[in-house]
Amino acid sequence: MKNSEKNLDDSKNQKQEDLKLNKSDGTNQFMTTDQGLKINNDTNSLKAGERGPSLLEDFILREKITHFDHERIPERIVHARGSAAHGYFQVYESMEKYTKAGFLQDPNVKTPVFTRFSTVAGSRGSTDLARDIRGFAVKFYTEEGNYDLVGNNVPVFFIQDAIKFPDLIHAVKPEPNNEMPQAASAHDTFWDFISLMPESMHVIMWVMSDRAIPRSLRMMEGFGVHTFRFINKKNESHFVKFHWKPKLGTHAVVWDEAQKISGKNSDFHRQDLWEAIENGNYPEWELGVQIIPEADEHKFEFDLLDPTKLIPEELVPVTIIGKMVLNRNPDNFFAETEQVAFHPGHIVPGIDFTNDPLLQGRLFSYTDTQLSRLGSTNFHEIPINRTIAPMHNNQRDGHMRQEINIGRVSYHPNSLGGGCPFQSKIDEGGFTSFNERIDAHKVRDRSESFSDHFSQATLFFNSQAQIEKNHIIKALRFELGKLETLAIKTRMLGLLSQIDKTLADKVAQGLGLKVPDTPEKPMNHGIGANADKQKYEPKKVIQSVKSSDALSMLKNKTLSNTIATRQVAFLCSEGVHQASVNAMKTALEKAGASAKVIAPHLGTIKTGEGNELTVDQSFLIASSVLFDAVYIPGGKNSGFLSSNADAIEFINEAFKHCKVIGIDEFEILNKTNIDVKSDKNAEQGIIINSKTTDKNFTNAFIDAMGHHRFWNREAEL
Ligand code: HDD
Repeated sequence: MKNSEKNLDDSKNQKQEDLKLNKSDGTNQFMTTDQGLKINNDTNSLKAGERGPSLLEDFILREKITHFDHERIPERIVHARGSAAHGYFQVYESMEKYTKAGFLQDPNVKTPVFTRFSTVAGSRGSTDLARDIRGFAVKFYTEEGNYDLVGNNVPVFFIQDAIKFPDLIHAVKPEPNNEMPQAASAHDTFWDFISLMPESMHVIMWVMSDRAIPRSLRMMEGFGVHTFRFINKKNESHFVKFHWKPKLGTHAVVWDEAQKISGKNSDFHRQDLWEAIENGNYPEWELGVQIIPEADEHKFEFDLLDPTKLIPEELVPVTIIGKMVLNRNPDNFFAETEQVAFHPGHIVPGIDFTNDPLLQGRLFSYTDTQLSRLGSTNFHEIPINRTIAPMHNNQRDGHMRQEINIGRVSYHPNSLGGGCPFQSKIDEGGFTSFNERIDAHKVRDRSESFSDHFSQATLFFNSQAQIEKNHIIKALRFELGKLETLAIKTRMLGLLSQIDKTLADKVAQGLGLKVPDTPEKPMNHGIGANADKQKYEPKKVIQSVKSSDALSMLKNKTLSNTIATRQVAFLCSEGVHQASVNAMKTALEKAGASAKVIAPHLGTIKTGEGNELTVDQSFLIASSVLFDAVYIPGGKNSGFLSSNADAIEFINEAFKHCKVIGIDEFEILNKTNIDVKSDKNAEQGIIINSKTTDKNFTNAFIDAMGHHRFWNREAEL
């Protein structure tokens, strides 16, 4: 039995119960055709003679090949590559004051969830480590129907109006003439579009930050992005922004590492999520909300309806209201992860939309896309999408209909069916939209309150620690450095100079260019032909919050420094001191981390004490970029490894990526880029046993790992 199954009492999880109806297990069963006919020979097709042609009559061959030929469905137009898991959500205390949503009332109720993480731009088979936003979509199977919170790991979006979404995606996807590059934004069409869309400047800061290269799907925040509404029983509305805060903290890898991981293990995130759950290390997030009274709608320097803006936590704190635990891997990737259909329009009473024009467009797009992806309006009947709430209506028929509706009535009103199914009153749980007053002209236009495209980009940049700023600059140098068209680079430098002069200068320096003295005036392309151009010119509005620690991964003190589930490589060879291996392994495991023995070959190696030590991975398979820290135990080990080029490269790479390196005997370091004589080693996360003043070497190593990376090794820009 899998760990993820052992620890989960499925009988209490209504969705798992529901899915059981469709599960199939061939153990101890005969093989049959789709029609249930027992198959006697699945190895040879029917032929006219042993060496003769195959016969058209062979219905078994035809059925098998036909099914195979149609196994693939179109991949998602965006967010094609994803990984998902089952779990539950539990509210800490009733949210009755703000919302009547049933799943947010009772702390004793565990609502089943299915959560899918994804990259945006790449195809289904692309790498996990692309520099990209990550999708963070949660389907809550509530007793009042499915509620989908379809968010991302950054709180703002590229565009303000859904009508630009196809343009954005066409620009970022591989270029249409040669289908290059895969899962990457570093190409001309993306930056051409961005350089003409100043409203994207805020999210560009996020995407160029290390948030776009997470260490793990379990170590990233999630955001609902749009402002939504909570509606309580008295029909009062509050605006709400949703946040997911990971229990393990928010962490990233470095860009050089990300690119190498893509080569070494392009399933790095998928595997990490899968293994964590299999090992019983269930990932957890807390759900936070920022709640704004209806009366405060116009109180801010930005428009709550503008999806390129966040609400600084200094203005509206995030209140933690519950937790999500993912504790079960899917049984079948296609049936669950691929066929799950999310939709921001799947809501429950107590939650409602706002007029955010991006959200409004999304409300159309998600059902529409399932029709081509899943092929039918009956996609809600697919087990993973099926609600656990009772479902009855007069929708009928269509491709692949599963439900067998009985009776002669499929219309409302009716008398022949006794008027069933009934409509519900509000106090019976019937959904009604919030009765917002709308009194307006029909216009194809945008509010002037959406015109500030730079202030929050500046706020984000200003809020970063210096090292984070450097990483943004380097990311922009990389991305823009790959462009062929000079005019796009220059336009981008002009826009960056509106965010921060030093940022623009530093990026320009890396590109061997100069920031233009008079940048091309950024135009707001959202305006109609007859609009008052002055009114729509992008502007900077003075912000009351100048810097927000919550926006920085390094400054954010609420994010955890635990080393739980971190992976440490033990570089070993013949003669390794077993007592050191054991002591460090025990200490790491106590702290929730795990150790892997890496050696020149698989099988076992003989320790200094004469025992056999089992090897987990050979140097051929392992790579420093797949680990969080490195330990080189003592004994004859150090000597042997000193002449092993793979071991030296392993240590050098860990050093370059600012990871903690622990070592019993420092001789081997003389062969690496590490300066053994430096008195800065300890403060730079190089923990040398024979040199450490701390009596307890293992503790010193584990403490250092709590810092995750030692950025003080990185050169100034
Ligand atoms: Fe979207 C998928 C998140 C804007 C149209 N989107 C999709 C997924 C996520 C998001 C996480 C993957 C769901 C899954 O795992 O199956 N999308 C967002 C966020 C947005 C956003 C946070 C802005 C705040 N999306 C957006 C717009 C449109 C779409 C403006 C179209 C007008 N998104 C889609 C889609 C997808 C999708 C084409 C592709 C596959 C799917 O829906 O089921 O309909």
